[in-house]
Amino acid sequence: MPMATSTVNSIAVLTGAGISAESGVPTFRGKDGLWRNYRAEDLATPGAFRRDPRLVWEWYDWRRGLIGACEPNAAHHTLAEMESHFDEFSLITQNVDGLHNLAGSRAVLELHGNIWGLRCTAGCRPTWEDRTVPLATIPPRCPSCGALARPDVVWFGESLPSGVLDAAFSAARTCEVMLVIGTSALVNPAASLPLVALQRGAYVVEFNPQPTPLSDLADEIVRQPAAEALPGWWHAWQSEG
Ligand code: BV8
Ligand code: ZN
Repeated sequence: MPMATSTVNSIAVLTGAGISAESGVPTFRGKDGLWRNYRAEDLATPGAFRRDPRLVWEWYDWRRGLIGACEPNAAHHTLAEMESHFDEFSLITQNVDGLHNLAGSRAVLELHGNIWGLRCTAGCRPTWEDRTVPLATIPPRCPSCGALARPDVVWFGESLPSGVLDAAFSAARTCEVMLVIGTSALVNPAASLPLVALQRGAYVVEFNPQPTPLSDLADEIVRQPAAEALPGWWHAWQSEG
């Protein structure tokens, strides 16, 4: 357990696909992560979209259908509850499923965007949300200029939104405790956030049923599914005062 909650001002949380697994959202690299024999790294790229926007949109439409039927789980709700217990609470997520917002977390730093957002590929207008499942037309087009629309997510080889990324690194540098929940810690720059926190002397806890490249460096490891373990872990930490 970290130092007493009453002495912690700043805490950061980094989540990955694993925190949504118990809500029924498939992870990327898990056994159910593969889709029609493609890998996320082959579909979530600008090249794949240029070559076959319909296939990429079919993948997103399939995921939107899945995610649309999923509810936040006890881990998402616990993080939403924890927020008001600390002066500085930063929730940084690699997920695009929006389940943290649905659970009531505020000011979520979405490093990789949001699967419900669409962007005009001609850049004629700001991002818009469209939650219809399935999409009316595939691939969807910009309602203003008719150009192809793309999902408002960060693909491999694309830079992350600078404001969000700066805020995430600032949280990693200043937090006294970082919880790393449900990530394989393979995708950068997100995977470097716990390393920055460790370098600054933060107490880092990994919640993951499997070992990851972070496991040997973390101060504490909870080798259980997040929705099962996080509520009890949080209440045990709180009861220490
Ligand atoms: C960038 C959005 C600068 C889309 C995603 C070569 C060429 C080009 C780039 C690179 C390269 N080599 C390296 C790079 C950088 C690359 C990268 O890191 N690649 C990796 C694969 C090696 N990164 C990028 O390209 C990033 N941009 O670097 O910009 C740049 C610019 C130009 C050129 C070079 C660099 C952009 C990365 C963002 C990509 N977009 N998603 C979409 O979602 O459709 S990433 C995708 O992976 C998801 O966001 C996902 O969140 C993320 C990370 O995966 P995880 O969340 O960790 O999920 P995963 O399935 O892997 O693991 C789940 C874990 O949960 C497991 O450990 C499992 O054990 C655990 N688990 C399971 N059940 C539970 C559980 N845990 C708890 N409870 C449970 N119940
Ligand atoms: Zn447009």
